Amino acid sequence: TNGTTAAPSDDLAGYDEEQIRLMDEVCIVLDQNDMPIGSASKKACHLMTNINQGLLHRAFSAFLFDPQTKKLLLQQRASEKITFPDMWTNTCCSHPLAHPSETGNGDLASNVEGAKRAAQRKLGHELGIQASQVPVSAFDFLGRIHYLAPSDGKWGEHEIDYILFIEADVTLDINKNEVQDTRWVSPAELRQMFKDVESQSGNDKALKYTPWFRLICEGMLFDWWDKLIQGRLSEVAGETEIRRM
Ligand code: DMA
Ligand code: MN
Repeated sequence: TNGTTAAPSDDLAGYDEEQIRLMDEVCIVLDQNDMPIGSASKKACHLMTNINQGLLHRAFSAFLFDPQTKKLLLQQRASEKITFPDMWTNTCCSHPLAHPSETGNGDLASNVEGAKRAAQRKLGHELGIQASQVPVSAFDFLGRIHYLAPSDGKWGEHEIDYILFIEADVTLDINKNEVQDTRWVSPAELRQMFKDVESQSGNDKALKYTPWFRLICEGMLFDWWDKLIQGRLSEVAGETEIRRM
């Protein structure tokens, strides 16, 4: 029998060094209405033991589209990721940090500005996209979802997630510690990818998708994408109500 009590640091034993280091980032802790009530490490925010006690933090999900083809850039998360490794997902996700430039001052417009700055920062970190190719002013804020999703028992997500769209011509320089593959897809191709998964359930090799990407796809993505293709995104952008999913 094991008579010792695990020290908190044991939670990260065996993971990739760089991903362990990133667990020291400081996330914005929220109440149910997206009001900041404090801050906590990325590690603390993603432990299911804390999530099960209600710990909630702010995140963003960026969806980047090619301006000519209107295809969406997907990424497959690296095997090194501590949460949701190897899964396919939207272009880039992460967390606005508990820092004045990314937290905002409590009103939605300034929170959104902070989320856009965080998105620009992480498009650079994960995909090597230059900030000048994704100016903060080029992002559209669609709305927010509140969701909870376990990853593997120990780790999970519980977030209010700001959904951002951007059309941009980009040059990729992939950070392999974050991303193992990318793919540009049309709406029909993405629908087919999901159909393929359903028909292959039970097959270990079937593509796996992150829970938040699935929720956004099942909810609003295809309607919003259609509006983007029609040049009418402003008709659906800027939702103020938080969608509980
Ligand atoms: C966290 O994404 C944000 C969402 C919306 C799930 P992530 O796990 O990719 O964050 P990071 O890139 O900071 O590890
Ligand atoms: Mn998170």
